[in-house]
Amino acid sequence: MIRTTCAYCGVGCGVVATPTGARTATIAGDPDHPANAGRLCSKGTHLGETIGLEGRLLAPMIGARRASWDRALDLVARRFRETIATHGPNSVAFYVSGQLLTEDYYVANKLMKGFIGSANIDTNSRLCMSSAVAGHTRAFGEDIVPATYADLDAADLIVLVGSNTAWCHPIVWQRIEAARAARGTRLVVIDPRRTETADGADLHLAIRPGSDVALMQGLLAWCRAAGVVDDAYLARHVATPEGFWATCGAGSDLWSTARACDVPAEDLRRFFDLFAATPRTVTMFSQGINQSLAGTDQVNAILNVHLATARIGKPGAAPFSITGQPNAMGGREVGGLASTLAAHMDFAPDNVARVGRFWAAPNMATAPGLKAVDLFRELGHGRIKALWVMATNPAVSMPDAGRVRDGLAACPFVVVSDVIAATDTSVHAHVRLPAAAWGEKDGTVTNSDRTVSRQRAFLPLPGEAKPDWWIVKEVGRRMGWKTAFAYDRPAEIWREHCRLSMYENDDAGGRRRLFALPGHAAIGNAAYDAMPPFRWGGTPFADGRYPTPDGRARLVPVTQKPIGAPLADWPMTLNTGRYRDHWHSMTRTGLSPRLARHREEPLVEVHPDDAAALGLRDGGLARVATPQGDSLFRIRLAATQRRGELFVPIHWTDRTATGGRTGLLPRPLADLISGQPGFKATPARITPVAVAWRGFVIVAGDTGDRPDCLWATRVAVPCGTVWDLAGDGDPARLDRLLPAGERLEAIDAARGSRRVAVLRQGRLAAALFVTRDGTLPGRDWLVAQLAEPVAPPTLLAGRAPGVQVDRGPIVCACFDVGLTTIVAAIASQRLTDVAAIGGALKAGTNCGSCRPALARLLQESQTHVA
Ligand SMILES: Nc1nc2c(c(=O)[nH]1)N[C@H]1C(S)=C(S)[C@@H](COP(=O)(O)OP(=O)(O)OC[C@H]3O[C@@H](n4cnc5c(=O)[nH]c(N)nc54)[C@H](O)[C@@H]3O)O[C@H]1N2
Ligand SMILES: Nc1nc2c(c(=O)[nH]1)N[C@H]1C(S)=C(S)[C@@H](COP(=O)(O)OP(=O)(O)OC[C@H]3O[C@@H](n4cnc5c(=O)[nH]c(N)nc54)[C@H](O)[C@@H]3O)O[C@H]1N2
Ligand code: SF4
Ligand SMILES: [Mo]
Repeated sequence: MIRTTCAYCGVGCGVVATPTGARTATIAGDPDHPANAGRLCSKGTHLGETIGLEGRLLAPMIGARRASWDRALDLVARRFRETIATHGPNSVAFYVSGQLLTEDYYVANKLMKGFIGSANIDTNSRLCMSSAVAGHTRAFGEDIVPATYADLDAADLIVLVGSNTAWCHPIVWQRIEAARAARGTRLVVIDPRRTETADGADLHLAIRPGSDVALMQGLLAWCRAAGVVDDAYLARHVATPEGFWATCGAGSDLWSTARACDVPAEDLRRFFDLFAATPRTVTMFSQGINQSLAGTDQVNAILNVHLATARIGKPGAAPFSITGQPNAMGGREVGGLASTLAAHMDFAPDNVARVGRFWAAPNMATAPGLKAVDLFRELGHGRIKALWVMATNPAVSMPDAGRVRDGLAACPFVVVSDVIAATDTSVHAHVRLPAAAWGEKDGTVTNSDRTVSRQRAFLPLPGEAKPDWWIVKEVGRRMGWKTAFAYDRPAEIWREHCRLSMYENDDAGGRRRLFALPGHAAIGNAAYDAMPPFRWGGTPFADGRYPTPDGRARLVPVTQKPIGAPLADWPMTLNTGRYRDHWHSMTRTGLSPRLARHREEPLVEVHPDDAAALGLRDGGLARVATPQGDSLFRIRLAATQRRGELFVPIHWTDRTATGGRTGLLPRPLADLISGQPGFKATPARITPVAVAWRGFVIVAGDTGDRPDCLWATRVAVPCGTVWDLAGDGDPARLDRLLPAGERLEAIDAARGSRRVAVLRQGRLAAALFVTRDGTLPGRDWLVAQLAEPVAPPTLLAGRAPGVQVDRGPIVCACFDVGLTTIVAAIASQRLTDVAAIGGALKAGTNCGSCRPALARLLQESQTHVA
């Protein structure tokens, strides 16, 4: 039994892993971990399904050839050295990730900024929370998240802004639900979409995208008029720039704000009144705020309200930037962004000198490096000549990803460290380095509320995989810096990181860095191994002191950017984000049959009235286009969308689909202060795409190659793979997808349907069902036949004799309960609450991630009955 931390989101739940075989383990929540007290969401619960070796990169590769570690590392070190010698240190770059451990991250940052002598190391956290970093720094003087999860327990009002918490931070969501049940905490959700997070809220404001500054300025003006601005606190603890209050003067009255945000004035008044009346308020925000061309101003608009009302540094009162990746916070602590240095220092000359002294660095970078969007632009222009990508998939996740791919393809030397052999990024790599995966690696992560936890290995390193810190330090040593990179274990790196956090960090000059890890610099190896979770920083700002030169926070004047009318050629606004059971580019969650089935295909959600006007049919295909590129999606009519707005997921890649390539669509534009791209609002258009036939193929095992047709999306199922298919032209060429074996075939020319099954030794090996206009059977029964020792005679009927109900999309991933089953049970057994559904079907009784969906189904069935 080994205690570790979940591989996925920034909630940072503790996990207890018990190995049960060579590559298997049972996974449970750690009851003693402060982040989750034993609970896990659907993704955490099913981590055990993702630790096999399917798709893993198990040896260093130079081009398509296997190489020894020595050869691969020597090549990387030599090419980097040569590139630097010829073109200077700024011709090389690292692009790293909030999915690295703190120790990995520390070494990569040290190598680039202290030894190579460039700050061209940026991270996918640039796409994730750099606006929060910039906003915190402007307001507080240091990037400090003042809140903790305990504040959620103590709050009387929780405001979620641009956060789909029920899907993206499910255990925090369960904590919010518990507070609502226990003490009647009110919940307001501000999101253009009616998400499952918004469904059960006391109030949902479906604001116009990008109008958050107007909303917060209106709120601040309202608070001022209501007398809840704390003038004494402002006088003592906050610097208010001249003219600040004018920025929320005219134009910030209730009516103007309601117009700017396009919400009913009476709803807005309810929110404002509730906020003004509730001192214990937490405002939690994530990508709806950060991923905007005005992200930093949006963050400061929120911080302004909390500073002005003195709702900070007190229990249950704080602004709360919740982080996405498991170690987004650790990355901030080691300075993994191109714009920060290390240990919460910046590039001010005294900081550069200090870190340089500490590292005994021969080549300290003296200025910030390229931020992700600029970095990949420079790559495209040929000015970055050697790039090392670690633990991220920029060919999928960067905006304008088509251009990013071109840049990767043209770059003279690309190194990719990943756990997976083929990703959309690594197909462009000259050298691929096999990294240790979750469950195999050791180190620390910091979650959203500053809690540092250990990730521990409970599986052996497979093949030749090595931890990321080891790979980086080996390259550092081979580049000539032997003593600076003489680490033998993560504990040594941790100690150095803790020493740096304390280095010359005292009240000299009245200014101290709040990020500090006292008491850890001398931690022994055994104590490091046994280290329980701990939070650094206590309750920041409880004493009203801020880490600025004068000890005061700053109100930052912000104004709402004009939101232009839709463009004639691009009349829609494209919003992008996440699904409940998938993680980013699906390299892990895509392996789990249970997680795969919540949302099987990349959908474009569109309001029914827009769909009617544009000729879009539910379940049909559509092309979503922007000036950057286009991709196909399956249409889902959704009254939860505002008119004029589309929503698509970020999870599908070249490995998993022909469509759903969301990264191709957003503009390569970023917030001018933080450099964070505006992923949530891209001018777009949508057009229906006709298909001549649709169908699916089921294959035992992994099919490897993607079928070559207009629409193909991969779904992991037990014992095999399903591809959903649609296309034009002759479906007969799909036969290539079928393995050799005994063939059964049924052709119905009238309905344009073709059904083929392939048997091997009496077992089902594959099935292909295609129809031009008729119906297709559900797939559940056919998929189940993959596991049967003898294929039944009714294979080509697609079902057992008698009635067969398909479960539909899986709502409860833990007990595999489908939508169709739930809707039928609600009607036939007159179920009226989520607990009753649990009693009847078990759905929602384990991890709880589907409870918001069950509530929505109940609500829909009631409206249906009414
Ligand atoms: N299931 C799952 N969970 C995850 C992840 C995952 O891939 N899958 N990824 C993790 C990571 S790295 C991150 S960063 C987090 C992200 O977590 P979230 O930020 O909760 O997720 P998103 O879906 O990106 O976007 C949040 C919401 O912002 C809304 N929004 C869009 N535009 C606006 C606007 O102008 N104003 C406001 N107020 N809202 C707007 C969107 O409609 C969306 O519902 O999730 C983490 N957790
Ligand atoms: N349109 C749009 N784009 C977005 C967003 C959006 O909302 N909309 N959100 C953005 C955000 S917030 C984020 S965080 C990014 C996420 O985007 P990415 O970081 O590109 O997504 P992942 O799929 O998590 O990529 C992680 C990679 O690291 C590998 N990996 C996993 N563990 C390890 C390890 O221990 N070591 C190494 N070396 N490799 C490992 C995985 O196999 C995978 O290939 O996407 C961003 N892009
Ligand atoms: S909320 Fe879910 S995905 Fe996030 S850390 Fe906890 S178990 Fe993992
Ligand atoms: Mo993120």
